[in-house]
Amino acid sequence: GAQYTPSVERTLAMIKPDAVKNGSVDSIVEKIEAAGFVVVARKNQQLSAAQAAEFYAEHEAKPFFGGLTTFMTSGPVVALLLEKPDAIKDWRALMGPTNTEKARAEAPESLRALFGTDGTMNATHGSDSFISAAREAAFWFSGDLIKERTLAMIKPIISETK
Ligand code: RTP
Ligand code: MG
Repeated sequence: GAQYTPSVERTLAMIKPDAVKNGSVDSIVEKIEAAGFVVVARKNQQLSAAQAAEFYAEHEAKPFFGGLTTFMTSGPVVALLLEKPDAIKDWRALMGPTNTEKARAEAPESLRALFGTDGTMNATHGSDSFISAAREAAFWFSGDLIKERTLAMIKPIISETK
């Protein structure tokens, strides 16, 4: 019969400033690896206002944009390039709902339930689509082989959906 062959995929994760400040980075990375993700690349950096605005450009017109960029520039973040079959969907599931209170109610084992603070400060970020994953991976890890390899893995999927 037909057999499902998982395709290895990459997604871009960030550990946000609230979780970095309260010392949760190692616990979060342990849970990421225990869930079967491989950390392909890792970078520790504080975003400038311009960088945060560029990263979250899709939210420019939203009422929470100012609070989001203030939060995301309030301290260093840890960017992670994660690899796993179905990485994009599975990383979103491991993070849980956007709002920490909702995550605690609906997905108590999720990372946002365990490490998040509130509706804005929610411990982690994850790409929400193939196109976002390609853009966000290039934002953090451009100029090296990782970018080329990530784009090469994502490109065929994008052309298929066009
Ligand atoms: P992310 O992009 O960070 O992975 O989060 P997400 O997809 O679950 O949620 P999204 O709608 O893309 O929102 C991006 C981030 O903006 C902050 N936010 N604050 N106070 C609010 O109402 C509000 N809504 C969103 C959160 O930090 C959210 O993760
Ligand atoms: Mg999002």
